[in-house]
Amino acid sequence: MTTLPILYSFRRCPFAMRARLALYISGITYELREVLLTEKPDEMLVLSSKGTVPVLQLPNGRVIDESLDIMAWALSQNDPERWLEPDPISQNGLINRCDNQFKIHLDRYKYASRYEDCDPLEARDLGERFIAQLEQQLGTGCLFGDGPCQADFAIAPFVRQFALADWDWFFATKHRYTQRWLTTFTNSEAFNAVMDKYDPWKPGDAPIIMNA
Ligand SMILES: N[C@@H](CCC(=O)N[C@@H](CS)C(=O)NCC(=O)O)C(=O)O
Repeated sequence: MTTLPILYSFRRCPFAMRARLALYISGITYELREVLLTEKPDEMLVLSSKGTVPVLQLPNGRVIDESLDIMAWALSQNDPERWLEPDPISQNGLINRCDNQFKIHLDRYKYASRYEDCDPLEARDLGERFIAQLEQQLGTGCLFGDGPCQADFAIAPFVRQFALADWDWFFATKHRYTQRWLTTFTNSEAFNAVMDKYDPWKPGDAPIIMNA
């Protein structure tokens, strides 16, 4: 039994970022355990054998090992910025397109050498189709209106990775609204609050308490 929720996380993982963002915005106090993907702690693997981050262990023993489920749990506790207000079916539809389609092209673009016969520029073109969809929605400032919601914070970490692969190219495209949206995200208090660097956790370390 723990007294606070414990999050196993990897700083640069976009799935873990969205979980940390939701925990931050909901104001939930939790213990952060930074993980190396090459050296996952047994304590995490015992909770979730699939070996992906993020993993959240609740004080009642429940384990949540999918990033969207962690977001949903955090926002069900407290949703002060009304991230859940825009239509959930539309939000989830766009997030699923990000996770199930865009992420595949993003990986093939960014890590082309890991795949056989992979043309990174072809992958970039395919990924850009998703950016074009975002661009159509971002005329209002955010994906579902003029204020950010769950979809903005769930998707922006992946668009950031896409842009980071070639920042100059991304900011030279015609996707002006998406560029502005990404810049707003990377400058946001929430994003910067969840990107501090920590050493990988090991048993016996003093706990790192977030949102204390
Ligand atoms: N569907 C999972 C995906 C999580 C995921 O794939 N995380 C990556 C890091 S970005 C991971 O842990 N990969 C395992 C590894 O690289 O060993 C979620 O949404 O939480």
